Amino acid sequence: MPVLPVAQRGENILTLKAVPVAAREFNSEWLTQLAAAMHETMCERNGVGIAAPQVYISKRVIIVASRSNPRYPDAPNMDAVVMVNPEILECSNETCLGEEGCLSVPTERGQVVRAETVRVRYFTLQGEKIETQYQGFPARILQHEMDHLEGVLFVDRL
Ligand code: K2U
Ligand code: ZN
Repeated sequence: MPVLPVAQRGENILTLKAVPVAAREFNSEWLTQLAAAMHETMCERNGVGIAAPQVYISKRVIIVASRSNPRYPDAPNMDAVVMVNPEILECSNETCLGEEGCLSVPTERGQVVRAETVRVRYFTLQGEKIETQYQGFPARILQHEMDHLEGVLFVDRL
């Protein structure tokens, strides 16, 4: 699978509201290849998440892939989760402040306030509906990636 170019801050694609994946795209070769290329690109850049607009595809597809790292040594190591048309259903009132970075803003890091726990609904590549909850660093990544689908970068929240 190819490593794709990553859009950088200032490029218009990162400011757009991404469009939902259409029903006919589920289970398609196209969507499967997009997810694989996103995953390859994320791994090559040592990311813990990525959103389709970052690889110039303005569609509502994200990957969340928490792993322990120098900034979050006790972050859980989770298998990468591909989320299609994700929706945050609920955010905890409890928030947390944490450092974020972005593959599209490689020169900056910053402290961002996020909900500690989020309830999310998304679809798998096969179109299966999943509802689940994330807390801590995975929840932070999810909110960061959801922002990308709304054309928002973490630096807009500093
Ligand atoms: O969407 C992206 O640009 C990927 C970010 C995801 C991220 C979200 C929230 C907090 C940290 C990262 C990249 O993974 S940036 C690289 C990175 C990795 C681990 C910790 C901090 C930054
Ligand atoms: Zn980002």
